[in-house]
This record gives sequence, C-alpha cells and structure tokens, in this order.
Amino acid sequence: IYVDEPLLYDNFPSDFMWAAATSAYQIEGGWDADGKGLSIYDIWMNDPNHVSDGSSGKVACNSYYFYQKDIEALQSLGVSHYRFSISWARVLPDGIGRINQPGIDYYKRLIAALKAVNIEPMVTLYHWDLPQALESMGGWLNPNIADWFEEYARFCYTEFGNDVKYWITVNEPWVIAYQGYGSGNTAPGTYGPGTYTYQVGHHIILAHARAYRAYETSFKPTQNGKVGITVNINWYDPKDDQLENIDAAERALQFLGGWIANPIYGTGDYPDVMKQKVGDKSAQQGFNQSRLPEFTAEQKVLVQGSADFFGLNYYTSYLTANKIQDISIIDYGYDQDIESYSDPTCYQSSFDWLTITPFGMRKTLNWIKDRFNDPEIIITENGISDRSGNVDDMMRVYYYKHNINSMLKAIKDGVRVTGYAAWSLIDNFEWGNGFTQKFGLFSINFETTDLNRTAKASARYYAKLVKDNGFTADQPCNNTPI
Ligand code: GBH
Repeated sequence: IYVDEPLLYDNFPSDFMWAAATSAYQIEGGWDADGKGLSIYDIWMNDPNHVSDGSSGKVACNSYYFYQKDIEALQSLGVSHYRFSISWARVLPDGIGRINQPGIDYYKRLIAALKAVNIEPMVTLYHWDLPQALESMGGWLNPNIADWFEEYARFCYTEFGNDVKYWITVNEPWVIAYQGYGSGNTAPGTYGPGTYTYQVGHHIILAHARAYRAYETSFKPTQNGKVGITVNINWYDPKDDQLENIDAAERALQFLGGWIANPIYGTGDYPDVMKQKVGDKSAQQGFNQSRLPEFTAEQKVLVQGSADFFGLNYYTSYLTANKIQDISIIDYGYDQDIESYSDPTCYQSSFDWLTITPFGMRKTLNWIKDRFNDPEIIITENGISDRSGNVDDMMRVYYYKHNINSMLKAIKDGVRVTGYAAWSLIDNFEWGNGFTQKFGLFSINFETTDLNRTAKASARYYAKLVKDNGFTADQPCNNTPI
C-alpha cells in the first residue's frame, strides 16, 4: 500500500545543479526552417494515425523563434542549467557532410542568451530525431552509425564546446531500440522486437562510446567538460517476497537499465542474466547464435568507462513477478520472463504507464550506485503529465516535492547525485500523444499564436525549492501553491 513518506527537511550540496529539460522535436517547430533537413520524426508525425490528436511537432512551442520565452521561464525558476537537445538535421541536414549555418547560428544564439543570464547549457546530442538521410541508409541498424555519430558529435564539440560543460550523447537508448526498431510503434517504425532491438542497442552503445572517446582525446583537454549518456530506468519491486519474484524484479532492472549501463559503467559487457536468457532462448528458437550481439575485446575496452556521469530519467515504478513466457514469441519483452504492472494503490497520472512512486527514485539511485561503481549521477528527467494543462496543478507539486525529497534521501545515503532536471520546462509535443499529455512547469495555450509560457503552481513550488536549495522546515507541506 502506498503511503506518503515523511519529508526530510535538509539542503542539497551548495553546487547542486538545478535544471529543467526539453527536447528539440518536442518544442522547436521550424521543422523546415532555414535549410533544416528532415528527421525521422518529421516523416513519422506527418501521418496523423501516429498521433492521438492528429497533431505534429511542425510548430510545437515554436522555440526556434521563441527561445527567449523559454529563457525567461528558466530565469523565473532560478535554475542554474537548461537541458535541451540539438536537432541533428538542423545543423547537418544530411546527417554527415554538408553543414547548415543558420541551424548552427540558432544554437549559438540560444547558448549565448542562456549564458548572458548565467544559465549553463546541458546539451543532449540525440533525443531521437535521426536525420532521414541516415535512416535511408539503415539508420541505427547500420553499424556505420558509430562513424556518423562520432562525426556529428565532433562537429558539435567544435562548434559549441567552448560553452557547453555537460554533454549527453543519447537520450534513452531503450526507446530507440525497442520502440523505434523493435515494436515499431514510434519512428522509424521498424519491426524486429527480438532481433533489431538488440542490434540497435549495440550500435547505440558503440556510437556513444566513440563520441565519448572523441571528446576525451580531442576536446576535454581544452574544453574541460563532461560527457555521459541518459538511461531510462523504472523501479521494479517484487510483488511479494518469493525468491522467484525478487529475482524477476532484478532481472527487469537489468534488462532495462543494465542493458545499457553494464557495458558502459560496469564490466564492459551485457549483464550475465541477459546473456543467459537471450542466449538460451535463441538456441531453443533455432538461431545459430544469440540474438544479443557480443562485444569484441577491443569494443569492450572502448565501451567500458566511457562516461563521466550517469544520466538517469526516472519517472515511475512497477510491481514484478516471474512469468515464463511463450518461447515461440521472439521479443525483448518476452525474453525477460517477467510480468510487471503498476501498483493500483499508487496515484495515477493521466498516462497509464506513470503512477506516482517517489520511493522508487531513492531505490533506483541506490541500485545504480551499487551495481555500476558509484558513478556521478544527474537526474536528466523526472516529471508527470496531466491532460488539463491547468495552472493549479497540485498533483505535479506533490510529484516534484516527493520525488525531489526522495532524491535528497538518496544523497544522504551516499549516492553521488549532482544535478536534477525537471521534465519538462513547458507543455510540449508529447510524441504519439500530441498535445494531450502536458508535462510542463509552464503551460502554453496551443490555440494562440504567441504561445506564451504561463507559470503553473508547480513552477512556483520548484522555484522556491531551488532558491532554498532544499527543503526548509517552514515550507508549506500541505501542497499549498507558493
Ligand atoms: C521520456 O521518456 C522522454 O525522454 C521524453 O521525451 C518524454 O516527453 C517523456 O518521457 C514523457 O513521456 O506506453 O507502456 O509502451 C520516459 C520513458 C519510455 C516512458 C517509454 C514511457 C512508454 C511505455 N518513457 N514509455 S508504454
């Protein structure tokens, strides 16, 4: 049964990074402005069947033109950092080769305007919007993507690196690999849930590592920044204390988080439980080798330790049980032999996958510390949606209060969390859910052309928390908007 945990009234370390986050396709608009190339999402979202409200990100929050409105919102939050992503096709329209100077200039203006008001950029190189020109050559299924991604990363370090101290190579490999090329329910919509999923995951890890090593060798000595990758992890609790369910919960965590994190932050290789499950099933299914690719000895050296920090997107938790799945189904989901579901006693957001489970924040952070050699961790996303966009957003105030407090408890446990980015700065284009799921600290009326950003109660709550750098005993604890 879910119960509120008492808040810990204490402060964050004085140099803690407070941020809000967005991504290019979800906010920028300007989909074909000034020489931008097409990305796979420009193509995918052109089909109204792919979006619940038939909308697209063609205009979105129009941040390509209205970025000053975003910066004003950030200033009113008092945050030290802004996490945004670069649209690859905006700066390199074909993904490699030819550059698009107006696209480069846009990010230079944005970065300069942020720095002018003492907000540091935290830049994601890849938040899912692959240039279509690269998808035409196989996209993330083509092993050459490691070369392409390194070229793009070097280009960004060269153009923007003097002003960027935090780089996130890839946002949520799981979504790209399993949803983009596995179930195929998001761009590019390629179907291969038990095969392509693992191949794409493999190529993402290698591409990330190449981008990391390029920075380490050629840029870090002069630019002094840090490079990491962002992994999405849900917390999984066993549904009861039976050993098989305890094992199932750990297996769920390893398949979701360990898949990407164990090669990079751990042993240089996939988790044993993944190698064993996918290997055994592949053999039973008649494959002559495991559907999970293997790293060569050189690749292990390339990959292991290829990050200066661990980016974590944490939203929610599930209950888990062991469940032996049908061997005839070739699917990353089925390979795990688990079932998982939301605890019905937890508060539900407007998204079926997202219940309010602040306790999972602390548990996930401790799990990462214990499994992956105590890395520096930055929470690169955490947040909750509703459908109304109401500025009186008590539920979101509650979510942030308790999740951030749970993170504070993890810090007191000894987990090295150095920053936190709320998802999201503004209501924006929520992928397949269009504008129907609103995550913003600021609301936007998408019926208007000015698309002004209006602070919600959660924005005022977050601003106070940031200003106090933590939780003060005199802070209203009854969810009263400040
Ligand atoms: C983040 O991913 C994204 O980084 C961000 O762009 C997005 O706006 C934000 O979530 C809010 O959705 O429908 O059962 O298949 C969070 C991790 C992974 C959570 C995919 C939802 C789909 C579950 N997401 N998952 S399901």
